[in-house]
Amino acid sequence: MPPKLKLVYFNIRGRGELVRLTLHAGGVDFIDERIPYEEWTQRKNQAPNGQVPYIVVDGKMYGEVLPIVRFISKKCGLLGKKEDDQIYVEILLEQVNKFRDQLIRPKVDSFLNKGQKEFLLKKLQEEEIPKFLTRVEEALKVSRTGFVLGGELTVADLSVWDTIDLLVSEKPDILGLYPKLLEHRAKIKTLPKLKKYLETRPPDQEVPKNPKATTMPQGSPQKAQYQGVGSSTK
Ligand SMILES: N[C@@H](CCC(=O)N[C@@H](CS)C(=O)NCC(=O)O)C(=O)O
Repeated sequence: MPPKLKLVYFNIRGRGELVRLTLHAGGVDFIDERIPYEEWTQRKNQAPNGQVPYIVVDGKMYGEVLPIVRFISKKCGLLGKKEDDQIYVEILLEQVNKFRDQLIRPKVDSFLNKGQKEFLLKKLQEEEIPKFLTRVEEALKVSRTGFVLGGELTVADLSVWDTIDLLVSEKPDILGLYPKLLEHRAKIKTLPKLKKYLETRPPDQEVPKNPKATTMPQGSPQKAQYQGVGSSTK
């Protein structure tokens, strides 16, 4: 890993946090550049795909969270040792990412109307969140190592941890029925390479009151991809 890789993201956890966690867990010395929302309109056209997070390595810029964390994980041994483990790590990364998109969508997709948002939120609370938590709890029971796959820390643990962090930040007692997940949270928090960062990481910058001052952080709504709940999109 070349010295001083740079990560560019907003001053929030959001999608960039998994990259930060992977870099810390991998022991990579990196610059954690956090762009204030207010500066985003001026900075957007410098980003490789007009979005953050992206990394800069040897003067080259790379965007998209999943390829970035795979790249770092491969170099730092966080993809799993055995080939068999690696494919499961990749699968879990994709699945957690999709679940995270589902979690965020009712909050950021301005093309959804109130009824559609309510429908999606109810489905999340009643079906998707319990399904996700149960699956990870089961994986932890099967692995019996405290890590979700195999016997060592992989980026899959970081991805699960980070997304569950988002859930816990909104509902602190959400893991009450999931003892293995509670153990997993505690285990990751105290790993030597992550402990200090997790104890000192800054809180999220608040989104500016005037939404026109900046582009909203969690990605632009994608009307074309909308495949309806109800008929109206407004
Ligand atoms: N598919 C991209 C999505 C990145 C993304 O949605 N970035 C948001 C912040 S979380 C962003 O840059 N928003 C500002 C904009 O789109 O102008 C990834 O996974 O990295």
